[in-house]
Amino acid sequence: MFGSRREEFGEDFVFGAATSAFQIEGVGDGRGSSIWDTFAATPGNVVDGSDGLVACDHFNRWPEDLDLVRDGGFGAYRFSIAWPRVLPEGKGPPRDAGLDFYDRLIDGMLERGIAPYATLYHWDLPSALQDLGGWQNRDVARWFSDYADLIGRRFGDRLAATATLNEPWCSAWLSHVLGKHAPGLRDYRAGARAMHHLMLAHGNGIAALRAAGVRNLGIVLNLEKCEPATPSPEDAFAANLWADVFNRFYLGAVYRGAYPAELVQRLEDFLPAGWEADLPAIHQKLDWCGINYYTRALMRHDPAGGLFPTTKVDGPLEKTDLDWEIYPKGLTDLLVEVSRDYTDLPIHVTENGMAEVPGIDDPRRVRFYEEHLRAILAAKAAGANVAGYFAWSLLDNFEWAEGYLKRFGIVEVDFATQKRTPRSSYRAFQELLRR
Ligand code: IFM
Repeated sequence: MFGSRREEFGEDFVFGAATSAFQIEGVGDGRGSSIWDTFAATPGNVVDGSDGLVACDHFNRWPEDLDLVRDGGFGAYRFSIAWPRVLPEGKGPPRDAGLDFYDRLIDGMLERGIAPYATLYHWDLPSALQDLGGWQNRDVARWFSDYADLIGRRFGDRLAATATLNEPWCSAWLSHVLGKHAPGLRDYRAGARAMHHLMLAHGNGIAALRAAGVRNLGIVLNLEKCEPATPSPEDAFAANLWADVFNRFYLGAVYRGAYPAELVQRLEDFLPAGWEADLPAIHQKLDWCGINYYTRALMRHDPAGGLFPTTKVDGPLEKTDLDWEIYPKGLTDLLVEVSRDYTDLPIHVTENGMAEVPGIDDPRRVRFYEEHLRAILAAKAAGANVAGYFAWSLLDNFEWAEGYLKRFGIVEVDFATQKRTPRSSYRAFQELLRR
């Protein structure tokens, strides 16, 4: 199974498994529409034409799923709250049945000795707010902080850790510039506004959570190790620019209260007027740092790229079923860089895992986890303050634009019967974490 031993990580090191609401819950007893409901309903946006209406039916099957977390030996479970389940219109009166569901879920974790790690926003913006401009509308920062206040007051005393946003790069660039995720726009102005308003929502959300007495607050950023495809200065420039777009915009905002100068120059015409004045509100004191890591970005200069003359190339390394290069060293490097250049807060690797072809025996995934766990030990040895690791994902689930075709679960889900079957990778964690 895994070659590493639990003791190597230190007694306080947290091991968890992660999921998100839209990807697993299904509609259950009702929720408001989100941008992912309408995006998935539009033909061509999700490769297999699927949606999140049933997903893993976690809304009904959560006790079994939490048993899997506990029996896997995990001490923590990272989940997200569906904004439209608790506030169907995104603002205004909350839906009691929605709040009751998260009461049951959080209490279910505590009863099983699992620490609840909550994320407030994992991409399911209420459609009613998208009708008002969504992340392009500055008011979204206020709607988000009101939502954070509601969650903080209701659940805050039972949460071990809370993150405002999951992977704002995806909510901004992938969704408003590349058009691949909801709401599917391809527009720099929309993207730049979404980037800034997401950051402002984070800052306001943290302030609201603190005011509600919630402890242990953070944000989850997805980082890619950006490397040049060749030793040419042009490719070095391309890799550097992509690191600004993907990593440094968010790291800079959250941990330094500043956006990277080169990127701001390119986006100047598209950012909302007066954005600089918001930086102090964005730059809130945090308690931990969440990093999701999957792969590297190998970048080449691309003169046809216009404002962003940089393009990703197909790398030579072994790849996952999503064609992402497997590159554990990138995780070590990023953890060391973040600890050295941005923050000395404890870092939680809040997601890491791989898409793999279906099957219960998943030796490549076992190896993937083993190599990334080693990468964490290497980062710790190099001085990075790494305090936790969460496998993505507990379950096979709705992999966004890839639908149900790409499988990340350490537990297989048969979507016809909803049967859960632990894979070898789950067994490997179980053995590592056995007390
Ligand atoms: O499934 C996603 C998750 O929702 C966010 N991080 C990346 C995962 C794999 O693509």
